Amino acid sequence: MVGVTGQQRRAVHLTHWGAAEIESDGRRLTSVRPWREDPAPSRILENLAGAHRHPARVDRPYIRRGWLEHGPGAAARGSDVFVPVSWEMAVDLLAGELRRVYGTHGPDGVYGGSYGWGSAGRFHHAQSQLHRFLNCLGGYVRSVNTYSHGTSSVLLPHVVGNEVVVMAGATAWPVIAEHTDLIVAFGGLSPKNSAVAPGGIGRHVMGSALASAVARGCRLVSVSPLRGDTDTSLGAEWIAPVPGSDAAMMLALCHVLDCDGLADRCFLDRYTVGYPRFAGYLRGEADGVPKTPEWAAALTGIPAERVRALAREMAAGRTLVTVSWSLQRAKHGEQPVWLGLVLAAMLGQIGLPGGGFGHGYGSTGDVGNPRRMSAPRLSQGANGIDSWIPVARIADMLMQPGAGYDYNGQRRRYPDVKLVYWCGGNPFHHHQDLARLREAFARPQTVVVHDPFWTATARHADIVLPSTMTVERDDIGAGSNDSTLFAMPQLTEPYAQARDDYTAFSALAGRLDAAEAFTEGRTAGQWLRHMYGEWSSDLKTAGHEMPPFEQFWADGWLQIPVPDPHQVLLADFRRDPGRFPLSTPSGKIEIFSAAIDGFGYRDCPGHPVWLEPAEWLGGPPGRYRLQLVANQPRRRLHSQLDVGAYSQEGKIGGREPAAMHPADAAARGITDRSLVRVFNDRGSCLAGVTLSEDVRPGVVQLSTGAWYDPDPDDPSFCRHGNPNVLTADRPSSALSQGTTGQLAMVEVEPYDAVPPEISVHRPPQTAEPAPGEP
Ligand code: PGD
Repeated sequence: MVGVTGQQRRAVHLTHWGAAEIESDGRRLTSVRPWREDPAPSRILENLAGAHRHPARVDRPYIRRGWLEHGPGAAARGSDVFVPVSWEMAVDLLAGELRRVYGTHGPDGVYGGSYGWGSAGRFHHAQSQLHRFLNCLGGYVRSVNTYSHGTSSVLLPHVVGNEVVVMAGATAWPVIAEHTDLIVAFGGLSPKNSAVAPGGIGRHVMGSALASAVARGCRLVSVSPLRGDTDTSLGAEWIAPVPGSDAAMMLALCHVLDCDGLADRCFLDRYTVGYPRFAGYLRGEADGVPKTPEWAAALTGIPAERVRALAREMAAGRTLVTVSWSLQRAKHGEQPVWLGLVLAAMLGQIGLPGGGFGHGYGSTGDVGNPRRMSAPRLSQGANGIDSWIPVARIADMLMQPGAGYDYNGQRRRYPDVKLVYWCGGNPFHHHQDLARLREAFARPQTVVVHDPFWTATARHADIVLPSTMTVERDDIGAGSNDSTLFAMPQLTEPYAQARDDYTAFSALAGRLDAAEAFTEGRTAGQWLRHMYGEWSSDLKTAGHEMPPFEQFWADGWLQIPVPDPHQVLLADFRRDPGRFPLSTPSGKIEIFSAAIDGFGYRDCPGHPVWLEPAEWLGGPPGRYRLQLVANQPRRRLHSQLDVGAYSQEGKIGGREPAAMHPADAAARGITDRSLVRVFNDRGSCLAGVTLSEDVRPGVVQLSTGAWYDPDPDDPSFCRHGNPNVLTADRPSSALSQGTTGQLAMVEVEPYDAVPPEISVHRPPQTAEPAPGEP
């Protein structure tokens, strides 16, 4: 599929948001069109060409002036000038610093948790490269769980087994299209989120699967404060509860099933433990409060009659209960996930085609793909230490070394980290309460960042190394649960002095006597062939013949075998729970978990319950009367390629768009497409308002991913519209310590002053090259 004429190049390439047919003149991308085999490509592809040569790329290595002149230390980090240096000098200084920190503090002094999606590509995967490199030096403090589903991935092993069982094992779309009568989707089935998948996505199929289900007569009920969380063309019923109150609505649905004798007692007896205790809670035996639809209505704002009728509709046919990842990115985020599972268990359809429970449909494009066989991978080696933090506790770790905290039944302590190494992630995008994160980033002695772009994280580093983008290097790519493996041939020369992370780490490893361990004597091209060779021989052992590498490279892609294209979640367990027990303590679905109960956490007891969020619309009246929903953006992936054309086209006056209901806007004197200030006690940001009746009254929606552009005098004020200046750095619970970035209380007011200039799409201030440097 690769055609090279002089400098002209043409190939199919993979991104997290889809495959594309790309042409280049060897330097610039001259055409980016969707892969012809993709039935529903994403417009996020339109960001690629413009971002690729944008001045916001990091053009060469830089060292922060204060660090260069005075050595390790944080003074002026985040506001200092950057000094351009040669690769030679950057590698020398960084190798020296790594030698110092490892020598003085050991691997416990180095944080390499470095969360982030990086780019598609199995070899140049930034996290894998960093972890492999640091493992060669003795190891590093790592992070566990994710910002995507960090709360549910701690809960689910207790109550249904490993989260992979639920997500990669989800009932496949074709089965849903054929069998499901009713989908009740808490958090919706978001078309924008299913456009992306970690590692890439070949064919976008959710939309067509849902359209065929609907054409057959399947009904959709979308429970979300935003109508657009389910494709409006599918005719879904929209139920818009107060954000954060889904658990109350679910309890009311359970209450109706219980009261009306609609709960499937045979299923509950055979496949679950703990129902009687939960039913006692539903009926109000313990706290005197029956969880009736009327009780829930006061919390959710949803009429009791609609909830009562919905419970009966759910019991009347084949029903799939789905819960999006966004619902667990909130205080007490375990509860709606656990309750979705319990609701499906009460309906007795778990393990049946098209019925039961799902978590993550519409949260990413690969949930609903049947599980494929493995893909080629790069070994990360072995970490010499076992020190880690739950990923969303990064600021706590940096600010309170040695402090104790609870996590999943353990009492743990934060390590004392001296050097932070980030490669392939953007914490000043993904973390909450950015002003606090900035304080936290002022604690370590040294911060190192590799990134293709001058992200806010790069601007808070001491040493910045410029990485290539995927189109500037050879790789092979497949999404984590996507069945197309793509060749990803290099399409252009690297931008300025950018190098791929492998080359940078190889040079560092060379200075640190770790070259052989890190590279094993292979070039990047040899690694691709090696990884492919190992993988194809494993598949051959399993009875699947893959083409030789050179043929795969010439063809451009191949299909990874999928053992069961019509997989149904937990079908084996349903058939024979004795032979196929779950990996929970009881081997069954745990409606009551003795393990969780034994931890004694007030914010996550032994069975799912209603717990009031820390801040929400239903709370006592206060200064901030609007609920912020800080969800995933439609026009880019997270913060990636925010400088691209499609992302920029959505801005209003250069600021991120914020959607609100016309009534809320009118009450505040706000007009359509005007600039506003969104604020609370933690921070504030500018945004450009769009008015929409598709937003529940009382809610303002501002997506994540506008690059954080702090006012120089007030880092809690973002001039561009990053909602994470507003969100709380507060864990979901002591069980999981997950992020709660989805929801926060805010107020919005017109912004009538002359808007400040946005500076974050330009490089930061730089100095003359260091003496003796070109
Ligand atoms: P990205 O913007 O994808 O965000 O957080 P994440 O940190 O993953 O950052 C990836 C970075 O990697 C980019 O800066 C990109 O330029 C860089 N990169 C790409 N390719 C390469 C490469 O080859 N080498 C190197 N060195 N760098 C590379 C996402 C996180 O945000 C996630 S997953 C979720 S689900 C969370 N969602 C929310 C939310 O819903 N609400 C709020 N408020 N906050 C959230 N934050 C979380």
